[in-house]
Amino acid sequence: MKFAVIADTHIGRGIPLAIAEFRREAFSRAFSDAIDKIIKEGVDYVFHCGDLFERRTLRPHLVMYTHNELYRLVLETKKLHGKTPKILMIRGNHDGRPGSDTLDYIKHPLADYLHVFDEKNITYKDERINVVGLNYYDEIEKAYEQIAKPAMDGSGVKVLMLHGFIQAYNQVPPYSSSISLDQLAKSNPDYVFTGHYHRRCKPQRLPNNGWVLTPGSTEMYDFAETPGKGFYIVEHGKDSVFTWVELEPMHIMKQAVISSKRRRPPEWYVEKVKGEVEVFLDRLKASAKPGYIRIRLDGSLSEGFPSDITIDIPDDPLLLWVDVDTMKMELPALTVRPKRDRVDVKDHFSGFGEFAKDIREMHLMVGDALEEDASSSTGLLKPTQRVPYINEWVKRFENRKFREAEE
Ligand SMILES: [Mn+2]
Repeated sequence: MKFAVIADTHIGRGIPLAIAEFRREAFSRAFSDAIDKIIKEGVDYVFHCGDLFERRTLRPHLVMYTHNELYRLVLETKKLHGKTPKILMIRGNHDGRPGSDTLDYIKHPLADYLHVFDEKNITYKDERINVVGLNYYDEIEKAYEQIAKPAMDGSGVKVLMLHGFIQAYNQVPPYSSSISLDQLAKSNPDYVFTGHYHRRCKPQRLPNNGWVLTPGSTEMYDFAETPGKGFYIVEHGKDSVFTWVELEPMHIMKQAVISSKRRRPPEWYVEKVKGEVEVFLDRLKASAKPGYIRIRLDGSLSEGFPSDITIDIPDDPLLLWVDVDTMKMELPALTVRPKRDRVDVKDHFSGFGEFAKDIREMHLMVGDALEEDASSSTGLLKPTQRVPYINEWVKRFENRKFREAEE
C-alpha cells in the first residue's frame, strides 16, 4: 500500500502583490509537478493535510484548474497502474472556516475519489485504512483531545491527519498552539500526517511506534522560507519506507540580508546591493531560470536617507523583480535635526528685500504639505496637490510686480 503525503499547496497565493501573477503561476506549477510525480508513483491514497488554497487571493479559474488536476491524478493513475487512488483532504487555516470553506468548491457528488473531511464527518474508513481528519482549529490540543482522539478506534492502518504544529518535531513559533508527540501516541496511530508547518521534517517515530510526518509546503510561501520543497511517498509495511520527492521550483526566490555594525553612507549600501544583484543574476543565468530577490538592509545610515539607496536594475528578462527593503534601517541622528533648519529662509533671501518674507511663508507652507502628503515612493506631491501652491506663488509674484510698478 502506497501513500502520497502532501500539504500547504496554497494555490492562488499572490504575495507579494508586485509579483502576484508570477507567484500564482509558481504555486500552480508546483501543484501540477506534484500531481505528475504522484501519478508516476501509482499510489493508493493521497493525503492532503490542509491549505490546499490561498483563500484571500483565489480566482475561479484556479478552482477549476485544481478540480481538473485532481481528476487527472485519478484518471492517469488508473491508466498507468490499474487502480483508483483515494484523495483525502482536511481544511487548513487558509482554506476558510466552516460555512465558508473553499474545499466546498471542489466537492462533487460524482467525485467519489475525493473525500473532504468536515466538522460533522471526521472519519473515513475502508477495508484497508481508518482515517481521522481533523480540520484546522485555533487550539489544536483541545480539538485533538475532544474531537479526534475519541474517534481514533477501529481496525486497519490508523491514520490521523492534522493541520497544526507538533512540539519537538516542528520548530513551533512562540505562543503558537501545538501538540506533543506523547499526546499523539496516546491514540495509538500508525501514522500522523500534518500540514501547517511549511518546512519539510523527516519521518519520526512516535512513542507508540507509529510515525509522524510533515511534508512542508510545495512552494516558497514567502522570502523568509528556505528552498527544498516537495512531498513524501510512503510505502506502508512492517518497515515503512519514506521517500522524499522534491519539486522543481518555477522561479528562484531569494532573500539576502545586508547588515553593518558600523554606520555607513548610502553609497556603501548601493555597492553592496549591486553586488548581491549581480551574484543573483549570474545564478539565474547559470540555471537558465527566472527569479526574484529581496534584499533586506539591516544596518545604520551615517548620512542621507534610505531613499538614496537606489540602483539601476539590470535589464535582463530572467530578473523578474528586485526589492530593496529598507524598513529596518536605522537613520542617521542628523536626520532628526538637520543643520539647514537653523538658517532662516528670510535671511537667506534678504537680497530680495520685502519679497524674502513671501519666500519664507511659501517655503513653510510647501514644507508642511510635503510632510503631510508627499508620496512615499517619489517624495513629491501629486500634480493636483501642487496646483494651489503654484497659484499662490503666481499671485505673490504678481503682487510684487504691481508694487514695483507703483514705486
Ligand atoms: Mn499553510
